[in-house]
Amino acid sequence: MSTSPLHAVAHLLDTSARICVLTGAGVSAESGVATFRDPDGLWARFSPYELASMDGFLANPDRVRDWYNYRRAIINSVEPNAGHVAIAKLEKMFGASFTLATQNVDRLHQRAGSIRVLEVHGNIHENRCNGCHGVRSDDELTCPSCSGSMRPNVVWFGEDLPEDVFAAAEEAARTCDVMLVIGTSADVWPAAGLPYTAKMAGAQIVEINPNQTSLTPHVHHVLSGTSAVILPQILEAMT
Ligand code: BV8
Repeated sequence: MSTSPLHAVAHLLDTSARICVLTGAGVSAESGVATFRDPDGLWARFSPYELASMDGFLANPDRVRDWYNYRRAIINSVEPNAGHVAIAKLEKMFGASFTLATQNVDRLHQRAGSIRVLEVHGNIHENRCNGCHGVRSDDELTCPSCSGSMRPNVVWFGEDLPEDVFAAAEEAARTCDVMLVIGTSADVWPAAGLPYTAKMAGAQIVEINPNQTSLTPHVHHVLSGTSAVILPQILEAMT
């Protein structure tokens, strides 16, 4: 009897020791949070360089702050979906041998129960000082410590990723047996390089996405569908 691609992935997880998961905006789509590059995504309506770059912020800080507050309100009004919950369950099953690296800044993984989350692009619920890099959870516009201007604590285009966080994600990619790449267009570097790092180190790469991406030709297993549907099915098929 031939095994379905989904059952083959479930078997892969059953027989693997170290699991790494990389998520993108697609994991939050079924919660009602817009992705970036889908036809109805944020970049179809807003300019990434005006709203997700330092130049854009310096040119019009109020416009950028308003956009992030608009996104914060949406994120605070939604709930994690079954895909987030399934990923949190995988962490409980694999314990310290499980690593979740996310490009998402919405913290829906944490709200679904994920404990150790490597946020390679930051956290939308905090602000960071442009001067002293101090992080605050309130909505102060000026840093009380150094009077620098506060901006969302996310990684913008042209900005380095948090070094220790990305180093941990790279280490997990180098040492895992399987990497699940879920809900990402795999177009934004250097996070998009993590699946290639894992593959070069000998891991099996699984892509879970309703669409093809630039990564699709390079993976070992493709599960075409949405994460809130597919991930619970994988857990159901695991022994
Ligand atoms: C940097 C702000 C060093 C946070 C974002 C080569 C090497 C290094 C850098 C570069 C390089 N080439 C170009 C660069 C520069 C740039 C880059 O990669 N540009 C791209 C566009 C070509 N990278 C950077 O600038 C990075 N910094 O490299 O620093 C440096 C320093 C100085 C000068 C040069 C380099 C910083 C990147 C972070 C940018 N920040 N946003 C925020 O506001 O949220 S971008 C944005 O893209 C988000 O961060 C997001 O996390 C990220 C990735 O997007 P995805 O999560 O994949 O979402 P997307 O919409 O694209 O795709 C969704 C997918 O889900 C789709 O495939 C869809 O089919 C699927 N889907 C939809 N529904 C579902 C689903 N899947 C499952 N279930 C569903 N229901």
